[in-house]
Amino acid sequence: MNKTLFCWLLSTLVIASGSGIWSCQSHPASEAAEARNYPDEAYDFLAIPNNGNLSAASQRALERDYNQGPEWFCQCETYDLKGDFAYEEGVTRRDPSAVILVDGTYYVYYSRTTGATQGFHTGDPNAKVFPWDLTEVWYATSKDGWEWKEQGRAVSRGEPGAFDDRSVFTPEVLMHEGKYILVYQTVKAPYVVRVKNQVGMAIGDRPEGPFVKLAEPVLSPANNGEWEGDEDDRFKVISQGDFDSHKVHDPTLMYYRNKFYLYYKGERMGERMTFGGREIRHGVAIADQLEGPYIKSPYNPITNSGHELCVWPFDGGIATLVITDGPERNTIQWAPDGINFDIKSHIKWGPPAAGLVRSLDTEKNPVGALNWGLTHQYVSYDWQYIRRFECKPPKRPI
Ligand code: AAL
Repeated sequence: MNKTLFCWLLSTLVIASGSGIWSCQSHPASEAAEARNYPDEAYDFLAIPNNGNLSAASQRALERDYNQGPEWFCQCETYDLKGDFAYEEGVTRRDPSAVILVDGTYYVYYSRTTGATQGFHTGDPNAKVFPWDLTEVWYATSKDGWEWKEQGRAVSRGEPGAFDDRSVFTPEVLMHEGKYILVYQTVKAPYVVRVKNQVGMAIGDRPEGPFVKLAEPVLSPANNGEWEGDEDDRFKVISQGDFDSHKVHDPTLMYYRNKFYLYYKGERMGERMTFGGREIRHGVAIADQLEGPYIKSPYNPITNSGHELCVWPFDGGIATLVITDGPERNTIQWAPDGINFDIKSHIKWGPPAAGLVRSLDTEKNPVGALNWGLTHQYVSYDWQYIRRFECKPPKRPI
């Protein structure tokens, strides 16, 4: 019997008998290490003396397997692109989808808009409230991944009154059985601070479209938070509700284990700041059929950090890049079942809104999927443009 269990049993007996003569206190760190019985190699790798004394940091290193190898670690750099993805004053192109390779041509989908952002509460219902307000989904092509040609609109905003009449943005693409499936964020006018954001889907037979929209959103926020008062303030709530009670964002569709896994970012009503920054988490909704219904996993949320979604298949499971917000930001995680993610590496920085190149070999090594892809960069709050990233194995310092 290990000491922790022994002490727990003993304290139960002591409480039950009403006497407290025997003390079972010891250093908690040493106790935890003892309970797990770590191999000598782990102590050696981590430079921790195996002498019964453990600092809190050494305890964490042992508990969290900080001796695991560097194969999940990588370093990412970004580069300017040529053609229509070179920075263009007055046009915002952002949130690139995955890149798909069809008959020797790369395709990418993204949010495109013009006009500066004026912000909320201007009194003008047509004023652009965010850089991603009044956007539509466009697509571009490239032969080499460096020089891109903008081709045109892939998904327009809906007719007035439709759930997507104000903005359609932040698309992702999945190629499946000869279909090209776009999922994207939607907002219905008026675009106020408290507006709920949903996810729409459009399906085409060719990468150029036409894309036919589903009549209803495929995913909506949880309906269980309660705003406080009528002021358009997202921080004033009576109750917050689930992790995704305000917005479902960054939809990313994967075909996995014969089902459709729709990964997404949840934003919560009354969002708080935590010790890792903004309260942002990811979830997944799963469907048997492409068109849905998408049922949110009972295990949601499936991360406690992150921002834009970036997921890829690896070794029978799903890997994900977790960046920007939360205590586990700047980590790469992997779930053997697509749901239960563990940290596999801590990286210095990861590209925002990363669009992965789906034709890359993701099985060769854990981070092969990040070899290159597209990201976006802010020039200012008004203007963003699409760039290339490359993540490579670490270089040793001199
Ligand atoms: C992002 C994404 C979503 C947000 C905004 C546009 O990069 O998380 O798409 O709504 O910012």
